[in-house]
Amino acid sequence: ASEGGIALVDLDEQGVDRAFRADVLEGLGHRQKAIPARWLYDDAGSQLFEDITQIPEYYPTRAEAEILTARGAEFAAAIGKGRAVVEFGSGSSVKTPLLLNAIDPAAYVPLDIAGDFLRQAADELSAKFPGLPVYPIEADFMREVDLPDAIDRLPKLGFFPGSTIGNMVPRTAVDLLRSMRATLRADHGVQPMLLIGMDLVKDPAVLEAAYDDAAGVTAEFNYNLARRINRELSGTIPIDALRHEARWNDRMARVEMHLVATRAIQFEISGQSFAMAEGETIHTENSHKFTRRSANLLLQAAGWSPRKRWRDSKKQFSLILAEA
Ligand code: AVI
Repeated sequence: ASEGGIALVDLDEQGVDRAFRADVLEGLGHRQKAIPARWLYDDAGSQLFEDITQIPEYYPTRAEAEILTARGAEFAAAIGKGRAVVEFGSGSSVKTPLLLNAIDPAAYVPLDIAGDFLRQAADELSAKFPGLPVYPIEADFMREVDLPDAIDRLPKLGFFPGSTIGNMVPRTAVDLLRSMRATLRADHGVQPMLLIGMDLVKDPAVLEAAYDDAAGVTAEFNYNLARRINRELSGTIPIDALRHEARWNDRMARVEMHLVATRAIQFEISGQSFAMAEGETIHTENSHKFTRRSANLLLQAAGWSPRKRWRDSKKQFSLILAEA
């Protein structure tokens, strides 16, 4: 189950409980204990992630915003005006205005699985861009999505910022990029484009600091998963016996988050017993980092041809424009 990483599925509340329990019980049964990263994002976890984007060590959000702000004219030239922008996993859509200002689109379609969040963000965006038709769609973007008829004839630009693609193992990432291509399809001969944020391989010290900040916000984000298990799955995990760790896995080119047992512990979850030896870990997230080549390969594996790449002034983060 951990292989899927952040992959989203469409679930009602009961389904969420069941899927959460199943993923946790299965993941803790493996030799390397692991829980899929998507369970980090309950309300508290989503708020903690918003906080992470503001901390000094976490550069990706600022770097990507810098590119979107500084390179507006280049985006407009490469993408052209009048496309329908389809944002995958729009969430609170904070980066969207920067892109929309630059490319003057004909419509905006935010896709997200969290309906309330989605509609609120869509309303805020409509207020900022009064003439722009906005069609929010509550959907799981891991699968092909039916776009509104109203944008049928418009050429599409997919927008997937934040390097969320990095939270997936390559196989899942390629599946997602393929289903994005299916969702966006060609319209009257105009190929869809995709603008995607991909974080870059860099000095491991910089990466590890970004995922283990001095204020301990990322640690809280990680502990929140254990708290959520205790709360929602009748768990007895002793949180005080866990330490947050961010490690650079060079072989896999990813930062991994782990919860490390600082002493031998035993606990129960939904009536099942588990034990961890001192130093044993639960693997809770992957955040893959890319080189120009590995980014291009991933896109090409899913049928996207990379056309242009932009980086921030410190060359920490990239936005890539690809064409189907
Ligand atoms: C959402 N995602 C792109 C973040 C990342 O950088 O991989 C999640 C995150 N985990 C710890 N800090 C941030």
